[in-house]
Amino acid sequence: MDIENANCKAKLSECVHNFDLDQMCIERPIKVDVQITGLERLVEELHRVFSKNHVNIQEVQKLMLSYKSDPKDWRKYAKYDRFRYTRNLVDAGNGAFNIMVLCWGPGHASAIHDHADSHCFMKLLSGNLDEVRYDWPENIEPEVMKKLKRKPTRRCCSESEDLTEEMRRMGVKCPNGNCQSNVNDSCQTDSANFDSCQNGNSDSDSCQNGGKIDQTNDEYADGYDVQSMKETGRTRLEVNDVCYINDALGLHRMENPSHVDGAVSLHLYCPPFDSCRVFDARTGKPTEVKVTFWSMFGKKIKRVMEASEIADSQQ
Ligand code: CSS
Ligand code: FE2
Repeated sequence: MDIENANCKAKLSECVHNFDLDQMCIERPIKVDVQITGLERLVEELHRVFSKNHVNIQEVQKLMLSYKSDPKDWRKYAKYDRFRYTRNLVDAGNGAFNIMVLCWGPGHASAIHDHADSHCFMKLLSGNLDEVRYDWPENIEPEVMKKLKRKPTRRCCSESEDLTEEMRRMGVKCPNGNCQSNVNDSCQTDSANFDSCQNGNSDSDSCQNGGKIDQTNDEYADGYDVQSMKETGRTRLEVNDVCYINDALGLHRMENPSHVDGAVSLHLYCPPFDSCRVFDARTGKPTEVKVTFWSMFGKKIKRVMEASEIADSQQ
């Protein structure tokens, strides 16, 4: 998305002019003077904003802040799975963006991931979520590093000291993270979503290493060093908080800190994406995964079970 030139249909790296990181910085308090009543109304307002040639990130954040979460608005999208967080499509945004409700069961977490060169806005509707930010791993492939180095590092909202008390009160959150450029690279692995544990056990403490917890060497055979993922910030999101990330700001993982309560979040991605990269928390090794929906417009998706799943269910 180019702030000046496109209605958010282009990926960040396709901007005619470099995306102006200053536009993303939240350096002034965002005033929310109007209230948006109902999720439907919020979606209408978002359509209006994204139909313009110039999309201002703060305007989107402001809109999302002006809606106060009411479970009766989003209950029909809130479909949980026992094992992993679910992605439930609310609106397809005329192909320019999409809006979805994510449901996080107790202890559910995502893997560390990028946002496929898209803009990600997120609002908490229920419960709590922890956002943990990371720098891009240092050992990312050479062609990706070249892209990252092409654009200058600039100050941005990652300097959380800039956030005033008023902003905190309003729920605009932005933890530390370096301003870097973005990547959109490929290698394919299939995954319904990209939770922190591929085997269905969602306990994030036991699943952060992509199944490599037995590894003791300092370096893996494929050249990815251990401990290459640097945590740069951690923010607890509360109901109605809004946050924003893109690949230039770094990577993150989301985690429901409660082992009792679920959490529900509203996400807007612009442009929509159907795959992104997840990173091994221990080595930084990236893997491309497909992202899919658990339900669309309130209706559960019928999923074709794979042979291994059928075998599992018959045991
Ligand atoms: N990006 C993740 C959720 S955390 S922003 C996803 O879309 O599944
Ligand atoms: Fe994310």
